Amino acid sequence: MPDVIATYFFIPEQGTTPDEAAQAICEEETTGTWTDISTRTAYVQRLDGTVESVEEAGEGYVTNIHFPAEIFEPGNIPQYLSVVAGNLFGLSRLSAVRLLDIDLPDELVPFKGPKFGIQGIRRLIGTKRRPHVGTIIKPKVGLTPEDTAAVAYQAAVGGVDFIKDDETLTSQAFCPIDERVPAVMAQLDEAKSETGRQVLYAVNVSDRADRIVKRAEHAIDLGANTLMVDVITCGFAALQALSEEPGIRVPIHVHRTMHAAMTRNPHHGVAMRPIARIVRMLGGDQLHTGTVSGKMEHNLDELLGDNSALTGASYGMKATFPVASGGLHPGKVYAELSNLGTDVVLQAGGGIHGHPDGTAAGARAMRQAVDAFMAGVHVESYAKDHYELERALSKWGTH
Ligand code: RUB
Ligand code: CA
Repeated sequence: MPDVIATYFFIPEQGTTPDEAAQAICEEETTGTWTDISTRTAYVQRLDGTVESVEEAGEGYVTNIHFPAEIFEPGNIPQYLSVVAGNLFGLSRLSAVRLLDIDLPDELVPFKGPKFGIQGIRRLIGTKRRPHVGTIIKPKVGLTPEDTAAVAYQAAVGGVDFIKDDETLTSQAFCPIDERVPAVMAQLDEAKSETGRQVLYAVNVSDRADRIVKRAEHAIDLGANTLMVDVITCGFAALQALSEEPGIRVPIHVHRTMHAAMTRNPHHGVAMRPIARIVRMLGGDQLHTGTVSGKMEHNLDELLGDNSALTGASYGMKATFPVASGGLHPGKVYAELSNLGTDVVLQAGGGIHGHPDGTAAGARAMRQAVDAFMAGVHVESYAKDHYELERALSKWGTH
C-alpha cells in the first residue's frame, strides 16, 4: 500500500538543523521517541517514517514526510490526525510547525463523501450555473422562534436559496429546536406557496457526541431539510456520524467556527487544506472556506487551493459546495465571484439583514448583484434600474 504523505512548513529551534527538525517529526509520529529504546526491534522498524525532502521556504522550510500506511487504522480519522497532526506541534526542537496538506492512499479512504454535493444541492434548489445566495439569521442569538421564522420568511421571499442558524445557536431556552424548526419550516412553506421556490434551512444540531445523531433525526422529524454542524468544536467524528447514519438523507452544511485557532498563523498550526479534504471525505455537502473581500483574515492562494480540494477530482467523490461567508454584502459580490467562480454559496448575514429596507430587500439586493455578475454588467450600472441593489450600494459601497 502506498504511504501517507504529509507536508509541513516548519522553523527549527536554534541549534537544530532543518534535517534534524524534520527527522524529529518523523520519529515522534512513528516508532521513535526522545531516546533509543530497546523495544524498537527490527520488525517494528518497518513502520519507520521517511523524510522525503526538506526545502527552504520563506522564513522556514517545507518537508514531505512519508508515513507507512500500516500505522493507520482504516477509516479512523481521529487516529489519522493523531499521527499527522499530533504531538509534533509541541516538540521543542521546532519553534513552529504547520501541517499544510495530506495525501492518503485509496485504501485509507473508505469514505463515501458528500451525499448531495454541489450537483445534488443544485438539483434541490433548481439551479444550473449561478452561485447560490445564503443567509445566516441575525442576530446570531436572541430571537424567539416566531421572530426567527419571520426573518426566514422575509429572506425566502426576497430570493435566498439557503438559510442557516448561526454557529452559537443550538437549542437554548430562548429558541429551542422543538419550536424553531416547525416555525421556520411553516414560514418557508408559506414563502414557497407565493414564490414556487424551495429554500433550504440548515438547523444547527451541534451537540455532545452521544446526542448529536438523535438531535439531527429529531430536527428532520420536525421538518428540517438541511443540517448544520460546527465541525471543529464537535469533532470530525460527529460529521461522520451524521453523514453515515442511514436515516439522515438531507444535505449537511459544515461551519468551521474555531478553525482560525489552527489555520490563521502561517507558521504554526493546521492549514485549512487538510480540514477541507477531511470534511469532503466525511460527507460535508457545504463547507465554509472564507472570502476574498470579507471580514475574516484570509490568504487568496490558500483559499483557491482549498476550494479546489473541495471541487476537484478526489477519490471519485462528489464535490463539496464551497461557502464564502463573513462580512459580505452586494458590493462585494463581484470581487468574490471574479476570484472564486460561480460554484460557490455566497452567504451574507449583516449584508442582508442590515439593508436599509430590511431583510427581503437585502436578499433581493444580493440576488441582483449576482444577476449583474452573471449578465456581465457592472454592479453600479445594474443598480440604476434595480432599486434594492442601489440602496445596498449606497449604504455599503462597492469595496
Ligand atoms: C457571517 C457569519 C459566519 C462567518 C464565519 O456573518 O456569521 O459565522 O462566515 O466565518 P456576516 P468563516 O455575514 O454578518 O458577517 O465563514 O470564514 O468560517
Ligand atoms: Ca456566524
